[in-house]
Amino acid sequence: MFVKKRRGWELPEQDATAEPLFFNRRAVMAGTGAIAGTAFLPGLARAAADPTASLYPAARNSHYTLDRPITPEADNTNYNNFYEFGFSKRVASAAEALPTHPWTIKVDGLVEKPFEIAFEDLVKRVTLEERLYRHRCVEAWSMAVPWTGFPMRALVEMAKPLGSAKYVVMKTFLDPKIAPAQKQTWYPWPYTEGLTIAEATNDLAFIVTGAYGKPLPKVMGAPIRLATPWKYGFKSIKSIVAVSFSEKRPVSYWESLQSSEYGFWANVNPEVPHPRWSQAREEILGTGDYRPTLIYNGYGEYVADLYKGMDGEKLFM
Ligand SMILES: Nc1nc2c(c(=O)[nH]1)N[C@H]1C(S)=C(S)[C@@H](COP(=O)(O)O)O[C@H]1N2
Ligand SMILES: [Mo]
Repeated sequence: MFVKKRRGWELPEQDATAEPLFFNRRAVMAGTGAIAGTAFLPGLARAAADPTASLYPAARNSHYTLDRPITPEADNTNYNNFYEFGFSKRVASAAEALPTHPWTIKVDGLVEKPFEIAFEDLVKRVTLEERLYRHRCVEAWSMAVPWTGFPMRALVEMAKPLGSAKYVVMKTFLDPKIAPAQKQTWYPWPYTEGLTIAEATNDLAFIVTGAYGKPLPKVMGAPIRLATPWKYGFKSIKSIVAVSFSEKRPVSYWESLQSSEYGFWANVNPEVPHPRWSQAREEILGTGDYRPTLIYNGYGEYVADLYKGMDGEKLFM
């Protein structure tokens, strides 16, 4: 997700598919030093008991199956994109600074009646379930995660959008005192993402509150994030504080940084390369193995119909 132009010495031309991986390796090397410096991850040690912990593990919904092993939790939480806490993949200890209880979510825009709801109250109004989903980052790596959460449709129904609403717009918290990268004011903070209402109410769209049978680790976007597994990972916004309904298509964080590379739809398609690398295959996180990438990340049976007749749209970037 680096928007700077690649310099000639950084990567041999013939290896262009590996560009994001190249950047990532460099970031991991830098991050390793930082972790060693903090020694015992004091934030983890001091973490207060999570008031929603008793809701886990939730029953698995056996409808959603994987074609590959679950990514081990340690591989997942040591390789993350959470740019609010820095541009390396080693942000787990930095993310521990995020206070996630109490946490309030504001619901507004084109709804019958705007409201705010405490995260703890929200999870009590839904039934949590576990789903095994693949996740395909636009940087050409992927993982398989046991998420816990509830269908996004339940949140949309709670919000009671007006007939004029066409999009759901979500925002991440904004607090530069907690998230150091948010001091960089030339970035379009807070992180913003959006879906059409049809996408948000599709069976697959999942609001995530936990993973690996526990409340969500902070680095994965606690206490509440999105999972849209047929889209590139940047659509799956973390640590959501606002859900707004709008007539106007929102411009997301990455789209406003580099619209030629990151669009609104961002549906996975191996045949449409990113302007700087191929999307034909993906590195399976933690294994060093590669697999061919699938159209809609393998979820076409659920979502392909959403895009019928949208020929003028850039559906795959
Ligand atoms: N607020 C916020 N949400 C975010 C991001 C981010 O930097 N900030 N990164 C996105 C990207 S690019 C990916 S691949 C996934 C990564 O989720 P993970 O760290 O749980 O693997 O989160 C997405 N959601
Ligand atoms: Mo990503």
